[in-house]
Amino acid sequence: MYHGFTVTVVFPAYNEASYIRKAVEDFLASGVVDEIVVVDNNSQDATAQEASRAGARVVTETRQGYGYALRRGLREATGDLIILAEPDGTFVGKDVFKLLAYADDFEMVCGTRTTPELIWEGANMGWFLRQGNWIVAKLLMLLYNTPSLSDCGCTMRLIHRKALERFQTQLTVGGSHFLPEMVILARKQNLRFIEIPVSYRGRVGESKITGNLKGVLRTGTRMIWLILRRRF
Ligand SMILES: Nc1nc2c(ncn2[C@@H]2O[C@H](COP(=O)(O)OP(=O)(O)OP(=O)(O)O)[C@@H](O)[C@H]2O)c(=O)[nH]1
Ligand SMILES: [Mg+2]
Repeated sequence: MYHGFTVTVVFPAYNEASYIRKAVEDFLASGVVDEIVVVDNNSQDATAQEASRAGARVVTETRQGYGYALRRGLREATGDLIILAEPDGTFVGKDVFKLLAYADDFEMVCGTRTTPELIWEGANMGWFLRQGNWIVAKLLMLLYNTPSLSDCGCTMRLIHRKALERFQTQLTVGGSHFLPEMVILARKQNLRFIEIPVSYRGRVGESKITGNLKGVLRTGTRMIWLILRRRF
């Protein structure tokens, strides 16, 4: 509970057994999180068992994909404030306070991982990935006249449930390019939103999206295509 609002954290999870228990504990340790929803996306390892052992509510999403997992989590979350994050060690539980600090004044608070001072050693945010995230974010800014953005792919973000409900049914993306669609729809609804820096660390366990150049290029291309297609 934070300032009278209940808080839900959503973790999309595909084979994240190696860290998910720690992630759930880390976010619960903030003391303000009322509920953690882990969306198990057909994991073949012990992700679901580990997550529920740590105190999370586990739901199973059978449609495979990052976007499908997050959309399911957004539907399942019962909190007034919903925080999206990842259970792979890249995001830090105490950063919920950074998002919450802005939640009084903004309906959506997006994290950015491209602030050099907050990219920890070992994080998967080298020069190419950082510039790519930044450039696609600038494209979003330019074509949709959004507030300042410097990262198009940061899962960690907060949204007020009431604000989400204004566009939730219009979310369509099931794949790794889900996040820009959320920003575009939020902008079209004139949501008040802001982007703030969050810590970004090295992940535990195997990377599924941006761990190799092919994955980066595939996700980047899909994002750019979505941004252009929705605009013109
Ligand atoms: N790629 C992918 N990720 C999924 C899926 N379902 C759930 N996820 C989760 O979505 C999050 C993002 O995937 P990651 O592999 O961490 O990709 P990333 O964050 O771009 O890059 P790294 O953290 O550096 O590996 C993780 O928490 C995954 O477990 C899916 O079908 N595909
Ligand atoms: Mg990750």
